[in-house]
Amino acid sequence: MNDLRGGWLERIAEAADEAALEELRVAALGKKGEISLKMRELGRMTPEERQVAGPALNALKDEVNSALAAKKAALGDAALEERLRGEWLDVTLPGRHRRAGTIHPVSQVMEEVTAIFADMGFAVAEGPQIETDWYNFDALNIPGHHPARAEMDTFYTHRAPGDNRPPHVLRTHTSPVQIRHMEAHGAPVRVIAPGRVYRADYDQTHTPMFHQVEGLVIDRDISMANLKWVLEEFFTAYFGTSVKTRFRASHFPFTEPSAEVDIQCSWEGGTVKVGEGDDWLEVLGSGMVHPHVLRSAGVDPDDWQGFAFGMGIDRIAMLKYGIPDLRAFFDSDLRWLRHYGFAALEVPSVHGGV
Ligand code: 2U9
Repeated sequence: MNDLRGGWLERIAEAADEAALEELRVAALGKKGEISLKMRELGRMTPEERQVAGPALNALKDEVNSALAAKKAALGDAALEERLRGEWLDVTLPGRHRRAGTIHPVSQVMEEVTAIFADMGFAVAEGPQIETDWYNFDALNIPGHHPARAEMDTFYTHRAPGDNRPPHVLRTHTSPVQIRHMEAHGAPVRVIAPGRVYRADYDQTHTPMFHQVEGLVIDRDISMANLKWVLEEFFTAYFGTSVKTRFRASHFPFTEPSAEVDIQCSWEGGTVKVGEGDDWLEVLGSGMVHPHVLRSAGVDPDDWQGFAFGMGIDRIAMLKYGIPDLRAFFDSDLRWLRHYGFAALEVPSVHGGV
């Protein structure tokens, strides 16, 4: 009996894993296990023999069961230890840096410009980017034969074969928005029309898509003096310093008289600074709205008059943030923008790179 006991306890102590332990349990205590067979032999013993062997076998069975349970628990603990060692985690490691995204500088400038004009009582008008010939050209006093049409290098859409109506155009300015606004609401008017416009042009100062903000004020006695005040107020607010303006006579089909407006600047060390110096920089076009244009939009030029202006958002963004190449705004290569302080434009990296 002692050999039996020692043998089983030793094998249990040496079991390498739970599977080996289970094999031992079956071999000792299973139906045909060694200890079970021995217990079955009790029936063939004399009562005296059974009185000695019975309790001894029962005690052995209990002891082997306890040893199996203890070994099973020990193997479980060891397995857990092993797993914890393998999955070790350094909770003191610094977190992975992620840059927050921000809005694009052009959108940012659009918002700034809109907020400044909103302070002066302008509402914001919007309209389609794909326009009819009428709204983009004719209503703005640019008839089919007018040279300004060719100058605008417009993108045209295709018509189906046999459809002879004029093709739609990608709007070349946001002026059609204001024609639509006057048609819908009549005079008086005080709106700006910011948005995307398109021209077939691509070089250091032109991209095929760019952004404009135009302004329109129509009332009974609006004059160029009002235009001058509004623009100077705008530039001072936008550049954060008082900015002198210079009006030069010009020509646009949709305004008469027309003026190009320059702002005061200095050129030092190849960079332009606005609001100081003796140089001038052209930033926008403007004028008194042509009577033909008012009439096209259903506003009677005998009762109403007003001014309009238009400027490139990308251009005034470049001036404020000192960006020399317009293409920097639209290139997929963001190094330029990072260089000009728009670091947060980077797409947050899924690899956690910095
Ligand atoms: C209506 C009537 C007149 C808007 C105007 C300009 C002059 C102008 C350019 C500036 C730089 C376009 O982005 S740019 O290339 N714009 O010179 N725009 S007057 O005149 C209007 C607008 C709407 C109904």
